Amino acid sequence: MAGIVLYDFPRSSASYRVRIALNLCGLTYERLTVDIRGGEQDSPAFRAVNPQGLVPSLRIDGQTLTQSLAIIDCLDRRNPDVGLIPGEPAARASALAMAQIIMCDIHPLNNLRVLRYLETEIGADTDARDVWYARWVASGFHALERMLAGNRADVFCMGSRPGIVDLCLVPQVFNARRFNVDLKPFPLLCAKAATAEAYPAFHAAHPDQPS
Ligand SMILES: N[C@@H](CCC(=O)N[C@@H](CS)C(=O)NCC(=O)O)C(=O)O
Repeated sequence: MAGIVLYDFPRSSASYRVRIALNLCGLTYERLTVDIRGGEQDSPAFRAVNPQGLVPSLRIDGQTLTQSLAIIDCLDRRNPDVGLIPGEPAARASALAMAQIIMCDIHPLNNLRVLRYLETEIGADTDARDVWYARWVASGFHALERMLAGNRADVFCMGSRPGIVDLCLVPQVFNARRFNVDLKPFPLLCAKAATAEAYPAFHAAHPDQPS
C-alpha cells in the first residue's frame, strides 16, 4: 500500500490540525505543499485532488480525503486507542461541540479566501480586515473559555490526553496571534493551548517546523 500523503500548507490551520492528528497517531506521512498564497489551490491539478480547492487533503488507504474534521474522524476510527475523539457518546458530543466552534464558526469566516474577498470585493483595508478577524475569534473564544471552565482540572482541554479540541485550539490560537488578536480575555484557553503546544506531536506539527 502506498504511503500517506498530506496536501498541506504550513500556516493553514486546517492542515495544522491534521498534522497534529497524524503525529498523535504516530503515522509517517509525506507532506506536499500546496502554495495557497500563490493560488496553487485553484490549479486544475489540485482541483483534481480536492474539488473545493482547499487544504488539507489526505491520501490514505487508497483514497483521497478532504475536510479536516472528516480526516480526523477517519484517523480516529483507524487508531481508536489514541483517543482523538472520545468514545463515550456525551463526551464525544462535548468534544465535537468545542472543536466545531473553531472548525465551523470561527475558521470559515476568517480563512484566506474570505479575507481576500473582504479586501478585493468589499474594499476592506487591513485594519477593517483585522477587526473582522478578531470579531469572530473573540465570539468563539468567549464561548470556549466558558466551556473549558468545566474541565479546568484536566491537563488538556478534555482529560489527561490531547485530542480533537486541543488540535483545533492550538492552530487557531497560533493564527489569532498572527493577527494580533487580544487574547487576554481567554486565560484558561491560552493555558490549555500552551500545555498542548509543548507536547511533541504538536511541536512537530508547528508551521515553523520544516515540511
Ligand atoms: N472546512 C475545511 C476548511 C479548509 C480551508 O479553509 N483551508 C484553507 C487553509 S486553512 C485553504 O485552503 N484556503 C485556500 C483559500 O482560501 O483559497 C477543512 O476543515 O478542511
